[in-house]
Amino acid sequence: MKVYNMKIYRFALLIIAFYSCNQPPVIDPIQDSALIPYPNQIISSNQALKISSINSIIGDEKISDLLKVINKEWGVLVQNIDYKKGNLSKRNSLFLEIDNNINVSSDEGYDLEIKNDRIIIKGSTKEGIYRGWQSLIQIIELAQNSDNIDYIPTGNIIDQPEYGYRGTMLDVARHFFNLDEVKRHIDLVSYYKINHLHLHLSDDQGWRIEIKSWPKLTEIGSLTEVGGGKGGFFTQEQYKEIVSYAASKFITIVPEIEIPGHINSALASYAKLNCDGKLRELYTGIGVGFSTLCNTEYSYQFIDDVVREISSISPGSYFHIGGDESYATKKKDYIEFISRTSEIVKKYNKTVIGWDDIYLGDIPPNTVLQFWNYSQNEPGNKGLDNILNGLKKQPKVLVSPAALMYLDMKYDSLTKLGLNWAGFIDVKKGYDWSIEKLFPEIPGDKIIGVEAPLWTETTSNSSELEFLTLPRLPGYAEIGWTKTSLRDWSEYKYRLAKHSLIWRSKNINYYPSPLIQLEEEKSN
Ligand code: TNX
Repeated sequence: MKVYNMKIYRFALLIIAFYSCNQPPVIDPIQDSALIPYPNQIISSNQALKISSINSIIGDEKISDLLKVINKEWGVLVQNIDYKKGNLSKRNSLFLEIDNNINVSSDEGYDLEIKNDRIIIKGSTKEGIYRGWQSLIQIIELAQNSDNIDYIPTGNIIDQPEYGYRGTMLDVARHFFNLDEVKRHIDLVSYYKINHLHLHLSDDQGWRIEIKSWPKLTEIGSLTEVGGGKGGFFTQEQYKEIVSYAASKFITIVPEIEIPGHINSALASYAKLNCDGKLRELYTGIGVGFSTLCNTEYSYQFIDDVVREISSISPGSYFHIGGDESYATKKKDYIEFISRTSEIVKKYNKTVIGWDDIYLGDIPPNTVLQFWNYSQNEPGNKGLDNILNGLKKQPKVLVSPAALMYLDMKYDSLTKLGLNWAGFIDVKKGYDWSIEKLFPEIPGDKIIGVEAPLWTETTSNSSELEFLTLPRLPGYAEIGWTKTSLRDWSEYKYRLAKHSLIWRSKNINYYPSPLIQLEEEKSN
């Protein structure tokens, strides 16, 4: 009898052990996952999905390219791709579907449902599905840095962005960054659903894109950079590769060529662009406002060729013409440059974007004024005045106030990289404001979105770019995506802290802000 009891006892223990091994652990609900940008609607169903149980990705032939991109981004986890219309009852699969009936109004909107044995992402466009995928991969990677690395919470996220333009700018002119460095940067910013990358392709220190009809721009104008390094440029083929790599992540490249100032690299390449007909020396300092094109037909031919060639390899709708700090140009010449260049851009079917200074020109309706000129160190707000003065010309507005959004501003007085002409920007200051409250004078329906520029006078490699970009960029991405009513610094800082573990695991550099050290201390 005793032996018999022992046997039952052992058997029961075995069953309990077996059963509890197969029980999913209790994990934090999906609302508590540290998604950035935070979604607009999350409903928890309080279970867990074992991520390694997902063994196929299923979607229609029409989205086969997207399935490949997603499978690649997922890495080794999923081997099977099945090109057929999803049978949503199949277990252990990630389903991707175009569905026009989901409850969103933006092309980027999505419906992500995580069940305990499958995942379904729906969007009314491929872009929407991709945004849903980006939320899923964050949930998975956040879990990989938690106590239960193979489980994610179940629930439903229905989400869409507040603004259609959520951008960042990379200055490849002050220092040149090559194809691989730009792709690495695209990976980083894409993680936060950034959808426009503005490339500052020319400045006093360097001309960075091949123009076939003006070959000396790169033969001469690209040869150096700030500090005297060797500079560089993109061939048109390389530029096309950047455009298509970005497009695979639903990021549009916005090319910028600066006129009529910030143009010394061209003035050093073609003598006739100068009023005195003399070539300028290449420039490797960081001063601004000393160079200008001469207001002649030769210069307009130059501008026309450059805009034509770049437009033909830029599928996005915007062309950025610079226009800032043209202190060496006479006002009447400046106005003519902006007005005629705007016409040229229109002729090549693009919409003009320019720094807020261009409000002075004869700009067509819907021209985008990029509000930048706002410094904590100066009284007033010149950029805002420029925007308000320009409003009668029916522009749109892209919000990039330097004192709040410039990624090249130092975090504090101890930061080695970066500048401080607009003030210091720590992580809280970068996040804890809203467009509506701070700039109520700008009509909301004029605002297309936000962009955080990264000027590179002081940065020359990926690690340095990353140091200035993280941890601030996720905050700008959230300002662009998430409704102000759902944003709160005291809660955001905990989410952000968890992302530092992801950056660390991917060898991405970042500034270890005292505001986000919590998670690292916990994991050490
Ligand atoms: C101002 S922002 C500039 C750039 C500099 C930047 C440095 C703008 C339109 N002009 O030329 O690189 O400050 O922060």
